[in-house]
Amino acid sequence: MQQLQPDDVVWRNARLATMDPDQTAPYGIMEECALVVRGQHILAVVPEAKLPTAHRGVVDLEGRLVTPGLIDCHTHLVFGGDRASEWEQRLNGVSYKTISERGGGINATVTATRSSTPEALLALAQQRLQRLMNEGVTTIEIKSGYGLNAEAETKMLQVAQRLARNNPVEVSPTLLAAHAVPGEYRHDPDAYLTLVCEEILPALWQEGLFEAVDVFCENVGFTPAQTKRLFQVATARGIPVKGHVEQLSNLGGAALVSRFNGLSADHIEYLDDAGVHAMAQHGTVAVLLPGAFYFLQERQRPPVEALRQRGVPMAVATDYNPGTSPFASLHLAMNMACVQFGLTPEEAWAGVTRHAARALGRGATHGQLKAGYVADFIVWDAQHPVEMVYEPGRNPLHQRIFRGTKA
Ligand code: DI6
Ligand code: FE
Repeated sequence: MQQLQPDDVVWRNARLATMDPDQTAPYGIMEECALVVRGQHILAVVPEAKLPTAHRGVVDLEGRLVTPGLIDCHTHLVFGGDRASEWEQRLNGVSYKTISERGGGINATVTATRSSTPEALLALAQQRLQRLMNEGVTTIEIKSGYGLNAEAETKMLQVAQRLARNNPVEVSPTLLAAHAVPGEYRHDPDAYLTLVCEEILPALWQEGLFEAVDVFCENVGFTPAQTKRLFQVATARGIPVKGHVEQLSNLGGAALVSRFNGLSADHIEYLDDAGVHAMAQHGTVAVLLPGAFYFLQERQRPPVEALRQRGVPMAVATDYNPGTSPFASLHLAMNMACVQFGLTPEEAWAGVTRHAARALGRGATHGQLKAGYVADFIVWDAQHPVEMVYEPGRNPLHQRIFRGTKA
């Protein structure tokens, strides 16, 4: 290890679940170790026995567990209104069609989002973000997609930008203007896609409001041909793509994302072997969203065993949104991924750290406790990482460190 400098901080006496795949123990666990932090980065992971004896900046963690900060790589955190009463109506026997005709469903959220002030959207999103941060989330992806016009999509992404400014969390903003066809384009979805490709995407990219482009490729969303057109426009500008694919049916969306070297294919309950193969070939991450699976009472599970065998990295995220996954808890998502999809707790942890980082194009800097990585980490009043997965809601979080700083 290099010589310590006066401002370096040594977080000592810890059990580190490094999530570093180069470590052989499960979870990359290293016992009786210290994290040495210089500025915003991890300088070294050092065994207690090798620590320099005299150094000013030492924090004794008293044997606690330390993990990388959690990464929620798929959320729709910014939106107006809520859909609780719509959900209640559904459970009281009112059909989806009737609810839709009454202006419910995704369009209800679009209407509420369009008519909200940025301040109102910010206040709601801040509360949601707080709940995720309380669980140890240090990086979060936030999608647009409830504006569906230039003005409201801009408003949503500016709110995401303000969240990033007001909080220690790192935000990865995504343009999801192709989330649904807005009412005013109901009879001409291609014209809406043209608007997205030729106006919304270029203008918002110019303003630096997002870092990736997403699409809902589905019978109730956009066709593979429309998805391809959007991806061509994005990748021509060097913008990474990802997709909501194979959620309700198999349209080959995951293979399409992969062919564009996309970051991730998300949902993928209906993914087939060809899709798994394409993802493996292109290194596209599989983002599993068990909250939506649970809330929609889906039956078709994502092909976890095939993904595992092909070595496709699996991430786990909340998909926090008012329609299909109103759960602002990544611990719960980890639990659901194990119970419903058969992930091991260690896979669930990789899914909210190392693999989630990769799904956000941050695999070389985030999601592991390792020299050179960003010093985002959580100190837990827990012995073992399985505890947070086993018992969501207990939340033994002790301390959060964002880029080397307590917050
Ligand atoms: N898939 C979903 O399940 C959500 N969006 C998507 O692309 C639905 C979002 C909503 O109903 O508000
Ligand atoms: Fe989603």
